[in-house]
Amino acid sequence: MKRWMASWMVGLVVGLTVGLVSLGAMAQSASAAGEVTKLDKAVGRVTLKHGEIKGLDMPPMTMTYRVKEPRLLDDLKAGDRVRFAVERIDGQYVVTALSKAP
Ligand SMILES: [Cu+2]
Repeated sequence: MKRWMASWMVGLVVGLTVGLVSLGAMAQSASAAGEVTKLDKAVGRVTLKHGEIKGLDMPPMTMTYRVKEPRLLDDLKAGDRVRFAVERIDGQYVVTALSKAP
């Protein structure tokens, strides 16, 4: 590989990393407990009845979230109690982690 190309690629990787890290810092995230009321595995959405989420200034409510990866919904069914992590990305709430409460 030519030298200029190698340094160009290093620059690209560093730039992307810095970009992602600052994006992450901008996103608000929090975790909470809730109960699954509805699942839509095909489109990757889940409706959760959750308690107050202090990190997001959210009162208790039932709402539908987009999930980051549809496989998070694989083992779940309506009525399951769960712990979940949610992030606000570009003004949209996205569930980034979800697991059955013990
Ligand atoms: Cu909510």
